[in-house]
Amino acid sequence: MLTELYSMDVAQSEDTEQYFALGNLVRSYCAKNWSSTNRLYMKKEKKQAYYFSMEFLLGRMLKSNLLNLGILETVRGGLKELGIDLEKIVQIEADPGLGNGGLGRLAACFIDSMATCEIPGHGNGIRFKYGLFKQKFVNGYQVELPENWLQNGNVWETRRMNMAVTVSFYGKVWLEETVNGYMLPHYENTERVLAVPYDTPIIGYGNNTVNTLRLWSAELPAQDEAMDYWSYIQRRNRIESISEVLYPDDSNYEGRLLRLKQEYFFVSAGIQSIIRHYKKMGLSINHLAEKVAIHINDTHPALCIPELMRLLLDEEHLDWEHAWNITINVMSYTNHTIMSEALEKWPIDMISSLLPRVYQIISEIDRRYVEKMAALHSTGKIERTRIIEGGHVKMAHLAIIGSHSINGVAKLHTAILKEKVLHDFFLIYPSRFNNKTNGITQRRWLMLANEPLRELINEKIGNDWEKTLTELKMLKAFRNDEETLKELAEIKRINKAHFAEYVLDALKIEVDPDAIFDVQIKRLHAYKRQLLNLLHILKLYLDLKEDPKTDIHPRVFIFGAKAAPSYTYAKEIIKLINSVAELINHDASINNKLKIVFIENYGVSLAEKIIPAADVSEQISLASKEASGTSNMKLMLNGAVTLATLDGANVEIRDRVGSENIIIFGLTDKEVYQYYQDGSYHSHDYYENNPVLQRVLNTLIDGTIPDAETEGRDIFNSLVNYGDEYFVLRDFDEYVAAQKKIDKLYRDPLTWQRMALINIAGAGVFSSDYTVLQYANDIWDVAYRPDAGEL
Ligand code: 26Q
Repeated sequence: MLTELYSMDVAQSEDTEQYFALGNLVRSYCAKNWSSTNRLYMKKEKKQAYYFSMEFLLGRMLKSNLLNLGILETVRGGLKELGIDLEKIVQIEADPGLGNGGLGRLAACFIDSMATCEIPGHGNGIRFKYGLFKQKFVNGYQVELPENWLQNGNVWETRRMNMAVTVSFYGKVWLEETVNGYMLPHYENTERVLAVPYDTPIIGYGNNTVNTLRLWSAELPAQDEAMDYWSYIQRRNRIESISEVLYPDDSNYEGRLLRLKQEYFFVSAGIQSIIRHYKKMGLSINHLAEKVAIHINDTHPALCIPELMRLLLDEEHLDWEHAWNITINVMSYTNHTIMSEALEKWPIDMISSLLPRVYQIISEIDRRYVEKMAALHSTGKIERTRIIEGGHVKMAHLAIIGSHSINGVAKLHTAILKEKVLHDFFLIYPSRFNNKTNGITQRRWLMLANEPLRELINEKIGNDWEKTLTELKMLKAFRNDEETLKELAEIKRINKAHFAEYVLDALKIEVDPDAIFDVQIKRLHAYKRQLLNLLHILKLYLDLKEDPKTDIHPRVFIFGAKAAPSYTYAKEIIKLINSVAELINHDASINNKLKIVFIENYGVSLAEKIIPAADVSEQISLASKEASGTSNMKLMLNGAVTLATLDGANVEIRDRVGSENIIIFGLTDKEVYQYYQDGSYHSHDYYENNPVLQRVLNTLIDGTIPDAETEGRDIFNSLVNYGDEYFVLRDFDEYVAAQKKIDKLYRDPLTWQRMALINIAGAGVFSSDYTVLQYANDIWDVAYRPDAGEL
C-alpha cells in the first residue's frame, strides 16, 4: 500500500504516510462486507432505521475499526515487526469533532452499537468542514481556533456524486390544481443547493455488518457555473457556508438563519435519498412506514416531519390524511434537555421566507392539530401545545405532534418530561412517551481506552462481557479477593502514571500518581456546577494555608471543558479555574497536596486518556437539570467512584451499585421544584450565615486569586447577590462533607478498590448495545442479531 500510494517503502516513509497507507488498507479490507451488507438489506427488503443527528462526535476511527474487524492485534504485531509503533501512527488521524458533547457522542456510540447488534441502522448528518473549535488558553482565557479536521484528507469517507440531491431554499411558492385534481406547488426564484453525500463505513464488532454514516456537503449545482464569474464565486461561498461549521452552542439555542439552513439542508437531503433508495426496491410509497424508521435526535432535525409530508404530498401525490399517517409512523423523537433556553423556536418570518412550502405545511399541521383537539381538550392546553404560537414555530411541539414515540434519556429525565416540562403533551398522547436510558460503547470506552483493565477482566471472568456487557457482574465474585483488588489498584496506578506523563509533557505540571485523581469532564455550563467543585478546592486551599498539616490525601483536580464562545459566564468560570490553578499549583506551602489540571481542548481523544486514570467521577449538576450524562457511565466502567447528585442517569447508577458504592449529596429534583414553587431560596442567607462558605466566597473578591478581579466579582455576584440560579451555595456544605467521605474512603485502599470493582461490575447495563436494542424493539420495529443480549 505504501508503494502504491506514495511510491516509497517503510524505511523511507513517515508516520503520516504510514497512517494513510494503513487506513486505506483497512478501508479496502471492509469494502466487501460494506457492499454485501447493503445488498442484503436491499434483497431482503429489511426495514431500515435512519438516525438523523446534527452531530456525530466520532473520535478517531483507525483503532476502533481494527478492533471491530478483529485485526487489532494482528496489525499491531505486524507493524511492530516492521519497526512501527501502532500507538504512534494512530495519533496522526485528525479527531473528527463533529459534535458539541453528550448528544453528539451518543449518536456516535449508537451507530457503533447498531452495526454490532446487526441492526439495519444508519446515521444521517452534515459533513462540517470545521468541527467544534479548538480550545486554547491564553492567560487563562479560552480562545477559539478553527478545527480544520479535513486538512490532510479523510481516509474513511467516500464521496458519492451519483447520489447527490438538490435542496431548495427561498423563492415564491403557490399551489395550482392539476388536470387530475391535485393541488401542486409551483416555485419561482428558489435557490438550489447541491447536497453531496460522503459515506463512512460503520463496522460492526465481530460480525460482517457494515452500516453507513452519510454526511452531506453543500455545493453549487453545476448549472450555476454558467453565470457571471463574480456572482458565481459569491454564490458558491454562500452555498458552501451551509456545511462549513458546526454551531458551538451546547444546551443553548441561538436563532441564526444559517443554523436553520443547516437543519433543513441535511433533513431534506437525507429524506430524499431515503425515498429514492426505497423506490429502487420497487415498493409502493404506501408501505413506506413498514420499511423505514426515521429518528430525530433532539429537535434539530424536526423539519423531517414537514419535509416528509412535502415529499409525500407534492412528489408522491398522496392525500393529507394518508401522508400524515405514514409520517407519524415513520418518525420518532428523543428529547435531551428540559432547559427552556435550549428549546428551539424559529421566528415565523424566518421559516416562511427561507422555506415557504415547508412553512405552509407546518401551518396546516398546526391548523389541523388545533381543529382536532378542540373537541377533546381545553383551549388553554391547546394554546400551550400548538406548534405556531407567539410568532414562532416551536420545534419540540412539531416533533411531538408528528412522531409516534417521544423518549427521554434517563428514567428521572423521562419522569420530569411527563410530569412537568411536557405534562400537557403527556395528557394528550400518554402512550407516545417512553424512556430509553443512554448508553456508551464498551468497545471504545473500555476495550480500546483501557487495555490493561480489559486484560485483567478477561483473566478473571473470560471475555463474554465484550459482547454482553452485563456479564461484567461476574466480577462481583471477586469483591473480597484481595489479590484481584490489588491488581485493579495496580492497573489504575499504571493508567494514572501514564496520564501524569501526558500532563507533564503537555502542561508542564507535575502530578503524583498516588494522589486522588478527581475528574470533571464535560461542557462548561452553570447547571453542571463546575463552580461547586472550585469552591470546594478553595476551601481545601484555605484549610491548608491555615494549617499546613491539615490531614488530607493529596488530590489532583482534573477539569476538561469547553464553553460556548458566546456564553460569557461560562468563559468567566474557565478563567477563574485557571487563575485558581495558577495560585495553587505555584504555592509551595501547599506541599503538592493540591493540584489543578485544566486540560486544554477536551474532546474524545483526551477523554480516552483521562477516563482510565480517574479515581473520582464528578457528576454534580443541580438535580433535574442533567438529562442523563454519559461521562458518568464511562468513568464508572473504568473503575472511578461517582460523587453525584441524584440527577439524570446518576440515579440509575446508584440503583446498580447500591448506596454504599456511590457518594450522593445535595438537593433532590423534588426539593428543587419545591424551592421554585415557594420561592424560599435566598442564597445571600447562606453567605451571611455560613462562615466557612463566606470565607471561601470572599476569595473571589478580596484579591486572593490573581488576575481574575472582574471574573471573581461577576461570579461572586451571581452566587451571592443575584440569586444563585443553580443552588451552588445551598449544596456547598453537603458537597464538602461528601468530599471528606471520599478522602476517608480512599485512604482505605481495599475498601476503595472494592467500590471500584463493584462499579465496573455494575456498569454492564449501560452498554449502548442494550440502548439501541430497545430503540430497535420498542420504537423502530427493526430486526437485530438474534442472540444480541436483552436486558
Ligand atoms: C441548538 C440550536 C442552535 C444551536 C445549537 C443547538 C444545540 C446544540 C447542541 C443545542 C443542544 C446541544 C446539545 C445538547 C446535549 O449534548 N445534551 C446532552 O445530551 C446527552 C445525551 O442524551 C445527555 O447525556 C446530557 O445530559 C445532555 O445535556
